[in-house]
This record gives sequence, C-alpha cells and structure tokens, in this order.
Amino acid sequence: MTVRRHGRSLRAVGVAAGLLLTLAVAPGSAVGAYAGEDCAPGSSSGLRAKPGGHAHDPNELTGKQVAARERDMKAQLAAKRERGNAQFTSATVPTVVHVIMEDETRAGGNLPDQMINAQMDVLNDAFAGQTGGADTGFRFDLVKVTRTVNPTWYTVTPSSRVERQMKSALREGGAETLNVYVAGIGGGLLGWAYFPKQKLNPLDGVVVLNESLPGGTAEPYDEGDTVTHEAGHWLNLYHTFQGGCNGPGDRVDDTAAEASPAFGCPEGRDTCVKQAGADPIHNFMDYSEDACMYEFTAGQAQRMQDAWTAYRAA
Ligand SMILES: [Ca+2]
Ligand SMILES: [Ca+2]
Ligand SMILES: [Ca+2]
Ligand SMILES: [Zn+2]
Repeated sequence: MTVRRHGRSLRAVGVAAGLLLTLAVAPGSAVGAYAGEDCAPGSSSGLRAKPGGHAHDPNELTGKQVAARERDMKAQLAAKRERGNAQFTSATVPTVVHVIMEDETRAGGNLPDQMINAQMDVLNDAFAGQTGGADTGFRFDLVKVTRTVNPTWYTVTPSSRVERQMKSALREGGAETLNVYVAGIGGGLLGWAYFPKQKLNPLDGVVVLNESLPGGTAEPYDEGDTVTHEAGHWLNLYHTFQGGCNGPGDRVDDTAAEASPAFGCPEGRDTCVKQAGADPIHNFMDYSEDACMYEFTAGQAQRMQDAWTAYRAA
C-alpha cells in the first residue's frame, strides 16, 4: 500500500499547485492500486506503470478544477483576441536544459551532451508529427545547457522548498521559455510539470528523471517521451483519461474517452465501451510505455496552440 499512500500525498500536493506528476513505483509495489480509488466521483487518477516497474502519478484534477482552468483559458484567449494577437501559425520554444548532478560522474547525473541532443530530437519529432499523429506547429530550440553539482537539488521533489530554491537559482526566460530540469529525482518519479497560468508560476517548467532521456536506464521509459508528455502538460494538455468515460474528459474532441491510464501497451483496450473508439493508448498523454506512445491529435495540437496564445506567447 506504499503506492496508494504515496499517490495520495503527491496528489494532495499537486492539486493545489496544478502540477502533474509522473511517478515511478518501486519493483514489486502494488501498481494496480490506483491512487484514485478513493477519489471523489468525476475525477480520475492513476499510476503509469509497467509490471513491477515505473509508474506515472497524475494527481488528477477534479472536474471542478478542470472547469476553472477552462474558464480561465477562454478568458485569456478572448483578451488576446481583443488585442489582435491571437493568430497562431507556429512557435519555436526556446528551451533551456538544466542538468543537476550529485557529482560529476555519469552515475552522478552528468549526462553527455549527446543525450540532451537526442532528447531534443525526440521532442521535436513528437511535436512535428514525425512519429505519427498531428504536426502541432511547435518546435523546440535548445538555447542553453546548464550543469550544476548540488546533491540536495539532485533529489528534488514536487512543490518543495528545494524545488523553489533550485528554480529561483536556475530558471531562465519568461513564460515562453521551456525550462527542463534533469535530475535523479527520487520517490520513483519519472517527472512532473506545471500547467500555464496567467501570472508566471515561479515553479514553471518540467522536471524529469535523468535516466528517462534517450539512452538512459529507465527502461521502458528510456526513449525520451517523459519530456514529451510533460511538455504536453506545460502546454495545457490533460491526460487522455482525465475525467474518465463521461463528460468533457480531457477537453479534446478527437481523443477517445478513457476510464483509467493504460500501462504497457494494451492494444485494443477499451475501458469506455459506451463511448466511440478504443482507448488512446498511443497518445503521448496516456501512460503507456515510451515505445507505445507516439502521437498527439489535431485536437490536442489546437488546444496547445490556444494555450500558447493565451499564456505563453509574447
Ligand atoms: Ca477526449
Ligand atoms: Ca471506447
Ligand atoms: Ca515513443
Ligand atoms: Zn502526466
């Protein structure tokens, strides 16, 4: 029951902060026990997991929290349109990668430039529709890599004092700049991200497990899609299983409703039999293994473009 306790406490933190988590679970944990089993109706929650392996913890938002976020995005978009700067064509996102190290060895988190470059390629291919799905119009330009030895930051946890310290020291750029922190995050986490806000969140950005980068050791989450998934949240995407089978779900029309996260790569899974379509297990915003997730939909692309215009564009 470690998992459930873990999931619950992380969710409690995350809901307040509006962050999404990707949690890895220790081998042998009861990964089938979704953190959301004791959630209020209307919210869905769960862990991204492989048997005996890693998991994502979404600390899902409640229906009420989602509704508030939707109202806010609508208002922001309307305000931008009034000012005449609401036309999205494409966006190149300046990206700063911060490598946090325990020490200067490879085992201490000193990832080679080659892994970071490979991660940028994975991210760009994903958002360009090069692996399947839609071209979202987003590209990511690596403008800087920082490297910091700091054993305290190395095991940063979500919404902690350490996270605030680390980000106030390292964060660069404005709302348009994607800061990616790469560390040896503990607690079995793969990563987490913060949704965009009208006023830039000092915690804005994406934190990922260093070994989830391409060529890392976090198999089967070692192909770089943790950064892709978290960048989706950074651009206001929910999980495909947000809200479960009924109601507005993830607020994207062309992703089939899904009752709970998919683990592994369960072809043909259909957890909402009364709703059209099989579960979107190949979507970047599900919890499938990296090799299984390879697409954003046109609806998700539109939602991210709206979010860019509303919150992140100049
Ligand atoms: Ca949907
Ligand atoms: Ca269905
Ligand atoms: Ca993939
Ligand atoms: Zn997530």
